[in-house]
Amino acid sequence: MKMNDIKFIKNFQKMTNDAWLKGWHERNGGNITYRLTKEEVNEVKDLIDESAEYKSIGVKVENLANEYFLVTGSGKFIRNVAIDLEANVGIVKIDEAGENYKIVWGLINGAKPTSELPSHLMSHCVKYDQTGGKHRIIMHSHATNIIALTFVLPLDGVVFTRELWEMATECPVVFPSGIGVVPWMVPGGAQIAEATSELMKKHDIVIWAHHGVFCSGEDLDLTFGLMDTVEKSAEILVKVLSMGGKRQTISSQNFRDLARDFKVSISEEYLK
Ligand code: 2HA
Ligand code: ZN
Repeated sequence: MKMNDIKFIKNFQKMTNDAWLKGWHERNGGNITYRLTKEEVNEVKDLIDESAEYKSIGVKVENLANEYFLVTGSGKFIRNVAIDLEANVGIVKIDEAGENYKIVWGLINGAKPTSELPSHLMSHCVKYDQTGGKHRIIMHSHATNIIALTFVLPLDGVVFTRELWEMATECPVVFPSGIGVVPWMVPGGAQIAEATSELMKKHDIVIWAHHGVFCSGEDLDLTFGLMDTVEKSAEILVKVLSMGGKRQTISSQNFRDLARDFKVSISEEYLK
């Protein structure tokens, strides 16, 4: 069995190609990480090489000790993942202390994991505890319309949540826990990772002002679907604002009725 024939790898390649076609990943923009299941680790065990040296992650993720992640590469283009796997992605293992990683497969020719590894792993760390290990994906995209809105709306998660919920009836059902917003920060380090993971305690979607967005989810389809839903909603809002703004919309009571019938719990903080 070759790596390219394994199901979760094929799914990952499809997802990265779909995300490229959506226009969310110009050049080397965006990055995706996936925590392998025990079965998947078993599936790849004859293909990996554990002899590499550990390197510092830059943040501590104790609860992810000994976990394996499929990660996109630093400076690599998401559009190339589907055509050249080992040059553009790799599998990394986290050490016993949750402080270091080593490349056990892929990322050939000296390539490194995504520059946003600290934000990804700290978000995985929060979601691992919060969902009892159900969430496995963190996806960071440069979704055009979400970024555009960060120049116009106040950088307030309550405002973003309410505005984007109003743009499509299914939004409160797809992201009932709302959206967090990180103000502009230098990407790639421990500070933005800390800010992002703090908001991940409450939300599955965290926007980085004037940069992009992070989504967390259980599997590739659900995480891609979440990104697609929130970005589509942002696209509708951009169109509505371009047409002079809302003339009518969904009311707070409409949202309460929707939440009751769809059996989702949504916070009153968004329904003022
Ligand atoms: O270039 O998206 O945030 C990769 C990135 C950095
Ligand atoms: Zn980015």
